[in-house]
Amino acid sequence: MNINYKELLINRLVDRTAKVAVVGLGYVGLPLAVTFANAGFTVTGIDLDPRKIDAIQRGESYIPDVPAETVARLVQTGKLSAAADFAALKEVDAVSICVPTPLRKTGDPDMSYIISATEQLARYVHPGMIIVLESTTYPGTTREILLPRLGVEKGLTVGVDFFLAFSPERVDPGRQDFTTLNTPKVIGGITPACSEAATTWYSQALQKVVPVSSAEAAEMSKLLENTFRMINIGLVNELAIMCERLGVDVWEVIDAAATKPFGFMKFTPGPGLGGHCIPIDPLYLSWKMKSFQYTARFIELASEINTGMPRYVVGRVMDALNEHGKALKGSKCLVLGVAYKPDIDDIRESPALDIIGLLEKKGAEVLYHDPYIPRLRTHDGIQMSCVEDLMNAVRAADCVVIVTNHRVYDYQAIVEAANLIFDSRNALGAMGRQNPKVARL
Ligand code: SAJ
Repeated sequence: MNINYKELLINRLVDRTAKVAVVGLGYVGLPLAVTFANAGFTVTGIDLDPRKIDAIQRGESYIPDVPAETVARLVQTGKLSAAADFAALKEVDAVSICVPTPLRKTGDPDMSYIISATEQLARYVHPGMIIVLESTTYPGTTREILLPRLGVEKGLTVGVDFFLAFSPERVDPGRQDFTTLNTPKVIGGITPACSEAATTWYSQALQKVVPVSSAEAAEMSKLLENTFRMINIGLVNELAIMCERLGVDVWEVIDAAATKPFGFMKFTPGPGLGGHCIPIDPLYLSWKMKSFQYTARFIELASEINTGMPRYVVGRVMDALNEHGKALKGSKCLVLGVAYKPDIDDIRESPALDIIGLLEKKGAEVLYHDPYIPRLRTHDGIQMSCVEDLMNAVRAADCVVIVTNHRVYDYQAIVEAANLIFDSRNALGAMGRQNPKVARL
């Protein structure tokens, strides 16, 4: 008797008897696990980090977007549990994979986390199971990396016995307005049956699911989202360089252009591109295109401009000190804000690390302050601690370099106390215009 595993799975997803697992409990996986559990599924979170497992089992949360009381409630009611061992997948019917996809030092994608999770999962694939990859990656990953490792040994056919799809994560840590629950979710399957099963699953828990025709379309849509940002940031960074040559205020130009009510989206120049998404995801696409003998010129050019911004900022600091009769060499520079973007505590890929290294290489004595980052390790492996007395450090600095414009700073007090400021974020606004002791990007 032929069992229709798609129907069997869909029925179990709709009546919540399907057991769910989320592999990788970071800023994407834990909110997703909680969202599925809140929708009535019994969810097992799997992660290699025992501290995450212990925290969840204790009803605690290590992700600011996930309240501890939510974790505690779901654990107490048996809706959420956590395990370090993939054997927990034995009874599971629906698995989301949310593991990291970093770049290697060579700039090539590091697929080791995806491959390792897939190979572990392959031991537990059974008829009527669905697997959805969420990790940002190059188009073709789901079909080329996951599919050959899943179901083959057990003679299972994708789209008939088990189901496989891709659904890009769209989590912006710290955001309150858009959450895992209410952010539209793109989903594309290896086969139409895979798309149908994955769409049914996610529709049980998320407010809006956007099915597309294939896993590749879903993979590519995510890369478009983040490449769009990276290229437009590169555009305004180059605009800042051009405006400086022209003697035009780039911030005024962008604000003026942003008054256009249609056909324009505001981006602002800065000291470079940080974070674990925007500077990295587009390089997955340009890397993949090399295997098609195609050069993704926009991505490469924007990446070149963005990665050149730290050096450009240091050059501008040198010019500003020079205007005040000082050499960068031997001067005291205070870097203000080192997180990769304002009001968060994440320093991954932050351009501040490049700027600190470049200032030091040119002989400056560098200190930093950031209320969210108590300590940091520079690219040269040097451990630095946040200065204790901010205003004292501002007064003592030959140049204050505003790299990340956290809202908590009292910029008026900083302008009054500083000898010289280079503002790479227009943090000072009007206070920075026509001010002899302020230079701006
Ligand atoms: N940046 C600029 N100028 C801009 C915008 C950003 O220099 O106009 C810099 C930031 O300072 C930062 C980097 O670019 O160093 C990335 O900033 P981001 O605002 O893109 O923030 P991210 O990296 O946290 O991007 C996330 C992304 N979310 C996901 O990938 C799921 C992105 O898709 C979101 O659009 C973005 O948050 C957001 O809108 O906040």
